[in-house]
Amino acid sequence: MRIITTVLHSFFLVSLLSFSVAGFAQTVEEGEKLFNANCTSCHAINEKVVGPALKNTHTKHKEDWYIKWVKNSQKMVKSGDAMAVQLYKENNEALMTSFENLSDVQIKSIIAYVKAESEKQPVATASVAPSSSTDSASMSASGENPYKTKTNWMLAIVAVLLILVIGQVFGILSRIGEIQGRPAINWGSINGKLLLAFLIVGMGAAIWEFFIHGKLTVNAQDAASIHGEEYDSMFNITLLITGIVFIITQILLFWYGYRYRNDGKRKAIYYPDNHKLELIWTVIPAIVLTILVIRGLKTWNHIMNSQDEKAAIVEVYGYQFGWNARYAGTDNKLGNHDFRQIGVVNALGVDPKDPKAQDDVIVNELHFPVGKPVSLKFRAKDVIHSAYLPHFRVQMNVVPGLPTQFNFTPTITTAEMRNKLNNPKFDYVLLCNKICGGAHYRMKMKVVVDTPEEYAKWLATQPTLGASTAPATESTDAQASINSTETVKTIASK
Ligand code: HEC
Ligand SMILES: [Cu+2]
Repeated sequence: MRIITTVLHSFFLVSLLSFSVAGFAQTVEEGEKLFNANCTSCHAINEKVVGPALKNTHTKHKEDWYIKWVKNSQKMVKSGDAMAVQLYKENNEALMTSFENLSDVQIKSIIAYVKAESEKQPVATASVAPSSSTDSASMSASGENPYKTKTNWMLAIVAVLLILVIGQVFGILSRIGEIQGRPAINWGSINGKLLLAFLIVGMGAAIWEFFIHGKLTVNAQDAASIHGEEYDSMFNITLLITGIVFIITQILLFWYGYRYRNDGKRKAIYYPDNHKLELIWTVIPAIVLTILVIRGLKTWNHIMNSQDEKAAIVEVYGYQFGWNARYAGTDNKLGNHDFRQIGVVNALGVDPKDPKAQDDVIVNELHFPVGKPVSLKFRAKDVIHSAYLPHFRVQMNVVPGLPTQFNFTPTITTAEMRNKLNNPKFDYVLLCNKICGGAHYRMKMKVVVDTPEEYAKWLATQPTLGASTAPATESTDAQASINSTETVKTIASK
């Protein structure tokens, strides 16, 4: 009885708490959602995670500054904003993700949420106080719900008791069996029936997953690259053969377990070996596997050795937690890099004096021209990442100090794919496929496949490194020169 009252009591308190939270202005709620979706990977209100604790940052910074910072803190650091540079230095030059996609209003909601959370203690007491329960007062004072931890302990105790009770029941049953002179439960028979149930449920679930959820995967869509078609055909043939074998062997395995279950009378026959049978089940899989492996090796060699002299060279640079890309420019040669050069302005550590670097272009969005080969060169700043472009069937480890690459040719433009999928919001993506740290899942970059004309146009509007670094030393406002296409043109014409 006491247990039930305590459960009810904690339910009551939890719902009370949610009501008092619902009393806040709507922007706080919105802000909480946005904060949870975008910021919790690196921030908490009261403690340092990847970034600093955000408690009272709403009073520390002006609203405009806050908005600008969240939208693009790296830009602010580069432009030399004193506060931004100081924060960046204080946090070991860790980069915060840019949130250009958040609107001013959305960021204001986040600020409202940070404010509400920072002022939480007094607010919580005030809104819960009318219930005038001593429990709720102590609860908000400690900042934690003691009933929640109590409930967890209770659940653990109930689980232990349940296990003890089940053990007791079986103990009694086996005693009864001993007294009666035959087992009270025929475990052999129960296991046999369970095997059949497992076959039906498991096979049904596997088939359901394959046909229903399988459709949702990127692999169910046509590959958007030349080698991707070859890869898909290899994958599908392997899947078909292993799939058929899977279904036959699983049915045999579980059906026999059920059909010949122990009914208390049956005796196993002694059947030591059968050479003919063993020959069959060794030779056939050996032949099939050899065919699959040879096919796989051929496909692998074909994909990995496809070098094209004319391929556009693009460097993909992974860091915790994001990507940059560098285009080799008109000379199609990347400028040298050196990790010692990595700093506030030079995030990729490109050697600014290298002539090959002058026409390089650093971007936060990958563009490829359709039908033209590209050669991706991968580089990592900190830990091992894995560059994954699922629609193109491209994946390669990105390892600090170890250059890797992948050559491929995209075949479907973003616009064509949007039509094909009937999804006007579709975008190709570059993801990280290696669990590389707390905010690993945020490592995502937009990828656009353009027509060659669109691509040339886009590339021409991107400032080159020579344009963005050289004048920066003369002018005090580096950011202005980075954004100014005017400067790019004058440099380009020199
Ligand atoms: C990838 C990790 C990451 C994510 C995601 C992130 N931040 Fe940050 N944030 C940082 C780091 C690191 C710093 C410290 C400054 C620096 O090194 O750039 C920081 C600093 C800040 C600061 C300044 C703190 C101070 O002490 O003045 C604010 C404000 C801030 N972030 C807000 C946000 C908001 C709002 C979001 C979500 C929209 C967010 N951040 C998402 C990593 C992140
Ligand atoms: Cu990663």
